Amino acid sequence: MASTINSVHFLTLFVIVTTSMFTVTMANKDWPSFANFNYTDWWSRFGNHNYQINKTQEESNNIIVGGSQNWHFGYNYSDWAIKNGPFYLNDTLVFKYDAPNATSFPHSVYMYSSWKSFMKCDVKKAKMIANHTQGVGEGFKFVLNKWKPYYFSCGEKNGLHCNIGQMKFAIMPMFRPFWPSSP
Ligand SMILES: *[C@@H]1O[C@H](CO)[C@@H](O)[C@H](O)[C@H]1NC(C)=O
Ligand SMILES: *[C@@H]1O[C@H](CO)[C@@H](O)[C@H](O)[C@H]1NC(C)=O
Ligand SMILES: *[C@@H]1O[C@H](CO)[C@@H](O)[C@H](O)[C@H]1NC(C)=O
Ligand SMILES: *[C@@H]1O[C@H](CO)[C@@H](O)[C@H](O)[C@H]1NC(C)=O
Ligand SMILES: *[C@@H]1O[C@H](CO)[C@@H](O)[C@H](O)[C@H]1NC(C)=O
Ligand SMILES: *[C@@H]1O[C@H](CO)[C@@H](O)[C@H](O)[C@H]1NC(C)=O
Ligand SMILES: [Cu+2]
Repeated sequence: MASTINSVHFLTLFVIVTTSMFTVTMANKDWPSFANFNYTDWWSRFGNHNYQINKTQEESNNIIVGGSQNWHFGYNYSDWAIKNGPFYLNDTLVFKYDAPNATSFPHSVYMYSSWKSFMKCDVKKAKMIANHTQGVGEGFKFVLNKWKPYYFSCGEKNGLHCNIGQMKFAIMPMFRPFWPSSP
């Protein structure tokens, strides 16, 4: 039963990610007309990570979660994930957040193994992958090295940062599209 639910959501997520990919593609104003279709140009529209065509580069992208917003209370990270996707296998997520001080609250990064506990922000069923201080400086790095859905949230205040604070998002990394050789 649980696995049925999970696979249904797995598919849903996949569709969302795929759809958003095409939304990004279609939203581009200068969508090429089919008469002078340029495949190189077309493929370059996948993702918006400014990939360089670099066959020797095995290392993957570092993606700062939230972009210039970093990892803080009250920013819509689900929205961020949709707008900045798709993400690819071996991409590295970087969570950046300051250490707590007298005037600021701590943050952390938790990972859920199930969609259900992620949806409920059931932090007790999640695993802490970064504590209060690991987001400092260069940030906490996490490599998306498996082809599976990933569910992240902040773990603070028993789910409050996850629920009300919107510090939660899901990602299904994709295989990199075939890349035609550069002209
Ligand atoms: C196709 O697009 C690429 C990248 O924008 C460009 O470098 C190339 O010259 C284009 N090829 C043709 C035939 O227009
Ligand atoms: C390709 O990647 C390699 C290894 O990271 C790097 O040394 C090289 O400068 C890159 N080339 C280009 C054109 O970006
Ligand atoms: C956050 O963004 C998602 C996806 O765009 C949207 O569905 C959701 O309503 C937003 N949440 C809030 C509280 O605005
Ligand atoms: C991801 O990185 C691992 C370890 O470097 C490598 O074995 C694997 O082939 C990579 N996967 C992809 C899809 O690039
Ligand atoms: C506490 O942290 C916040 C957020 O990182 C920062 O803006 C503020 O200057 C810090 N305050 C002190 C007293 O260090
Ligand atoms: C957080 O984790 C780092 C690295 O594992 C460790 O050095 C540090 O003591 C931890 N900090 C707290 C507050 O637990
Ligand atoms: Cu938080």
